[in-house]
Amino acid sequence: MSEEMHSPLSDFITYPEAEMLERSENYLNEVKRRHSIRKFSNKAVPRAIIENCIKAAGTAPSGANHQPWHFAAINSTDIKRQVREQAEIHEQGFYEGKAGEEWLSALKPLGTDANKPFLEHAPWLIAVFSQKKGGIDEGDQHTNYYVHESVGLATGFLLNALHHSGLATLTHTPKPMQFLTKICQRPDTERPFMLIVVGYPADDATIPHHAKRKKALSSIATFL
Ligand code: IYR
Repeated sequence: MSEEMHSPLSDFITYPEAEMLERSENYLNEVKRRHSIRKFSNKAVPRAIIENCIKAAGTAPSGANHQPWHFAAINSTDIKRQVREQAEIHEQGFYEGKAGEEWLSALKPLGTDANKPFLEHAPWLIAVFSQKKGGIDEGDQHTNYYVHESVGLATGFLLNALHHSGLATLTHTPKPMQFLTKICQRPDTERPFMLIVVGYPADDATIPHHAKRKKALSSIATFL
């Protein structure tokens, strides 16, 4: 590893410990207010905010820094209508049997069903795609590594960036999701990873009690 391939870390900020504690508490309190919602208002959201959030997602770490993701940001009424139409067709099959009894009973406390009006009401849908092949330069066809891990991280960054900007989200995974490739005009080599619904909550938006039950630190962490 030659030195000319690196540059000094110049933008790391060191805070006093008391300030770090306060920052970590503030951050925790901010992310605690992030909830998936399923009723969106149709109030418009400026594209520049969405662009910044996607840029933030693009800073996520990835295997060999290949950044194996693509974000299709949909604002078009016509395309949102197509997404809703297709998603509802597939979701009907899911809820009417394909999901199986165990999965359906796990979803009961969320109160979800095959109707997805939010796919048309929300101002933006962001379809996240993963790329098995690519690389860092446009047109590269190298193998990508840790694709799911990388795209999962970028999607997490995206959700928190949107929340931090003052927007509500829903992670939606219509099953199967392949229809998004065609609607979003993406190549067959990409796989739809997740659909993020973005906007403001409707006045009557709710959070299921079930979604508020977060595991305690003692059950999600061990300190060795
Ligand atoms: N894709 C369906 C079902 C669904 C599945 C899981 I796992 C959820 O956490 C929520 C919903 C739907 O969106 O309704």
